[in-house]
Amino acid sequence: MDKEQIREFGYELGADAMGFAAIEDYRSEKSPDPRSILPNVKSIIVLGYREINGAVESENARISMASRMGGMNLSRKNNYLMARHIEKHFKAKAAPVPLSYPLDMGPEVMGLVGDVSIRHAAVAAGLGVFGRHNLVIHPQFGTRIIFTTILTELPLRSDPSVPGNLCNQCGLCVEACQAKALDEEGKTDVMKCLRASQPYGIGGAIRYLRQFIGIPHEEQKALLSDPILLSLYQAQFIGFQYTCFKCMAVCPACTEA
Ligand code: B12
Ligand code: SF4
Ligand code: SF4
Repeated sequence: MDKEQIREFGYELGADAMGFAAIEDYRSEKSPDPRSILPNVKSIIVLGYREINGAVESENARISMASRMGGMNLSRKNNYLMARHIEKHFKAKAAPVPLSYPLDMGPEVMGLVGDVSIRHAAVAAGLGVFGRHNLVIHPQFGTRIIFTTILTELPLRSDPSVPGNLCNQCGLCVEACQAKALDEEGKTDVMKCLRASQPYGIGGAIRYLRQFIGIPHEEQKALLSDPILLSLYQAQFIGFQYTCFKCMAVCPACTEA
């Protein structure tokens, strides 16, 4: 009953997929214990937002990213509204967990481990299964879906898992990854992916600064009009940005028009 009311509210807000996982069914070895976020957490609510096909497939990654930013804005607001809804109507505490940032940038994880592993939460909430690209494939939207979660003290039963395997092992994701980050099955080489897909993130800034320091003054002046600096500048007000969406775009599994 509670689940159906919450599901309806989520769809009204604009989510494309909704699922629930009892906290015992969420297992992600490398992620923090969810009780460190919400001590009496009983369940996880997962909301999914489909990517825009024309944007994710575009060779112009600025368009793919602009569309992602729309999804991120919508999901951020909805996560907050959903948490308010749970607290107001069900008198149970709720903690909204972001789509990505902010992340723990401490030395042990350096922004590579989220407070909740949203992929593992989505799988536990019956919203999909892992594919060869280590992303979650949804039965209707394929890989073209992003998720957010809300931890809550409200006890909710897990939705049924997606049966079977949605990945047909075609290998298109592995071939399309120019960074070769997916060569080893069951593991994404995060540093290779990061370098290729976020060239204007902190790694890019450090590479630029390293190049800048220690070169003669005249060369430094030339580096000030380097397009990389302009892109790093742009990243400061856009926020983090991906320049690669290939593993999402090429996956043929369950892709709806
Ligand atoms: C940090 C991060 C990254 C880092 C590191 C990724 C990584 N491997 O952990 C980098 C920058 C490389 C990255 C890249 C991308 N990311 Co990212 N990322 C995250 C973030 C913020 C945290 C991930 C995390 O906690 N990882 C650490 C832990 C969980 O990983 P782990 O325990 O080692 O688990 C791994 C393995 O155990 C394996 N695994 C576990 N069980 C099983 C079972 C099977 C059968 C298989 C095959 C594998 C497998 O899968 C995990 C991933 O390698 C999440 C959001 C979130 N809070 O969860 C988004 C998230 C995972 N990213 C996402 C996306 C879409 C991307 C990109 C496509 C970039 C883009 N353009 O959007 C690429 C895809 C890279 C890829 N193919 O793996 C989506 C995935 C959506 C989906 N449909 O699955 C998420 C969930 C964001 C969101 N809120 O929707 N990401
Ligand atoms: S986002 Fe790009 S670089 Fe990263 S794994 Fe996917 S295809 Fe490879
Ligand atoms: S592109 Fe092919 S191999 Fe890769 S996840 Fe999708 S279906 Fe599986």
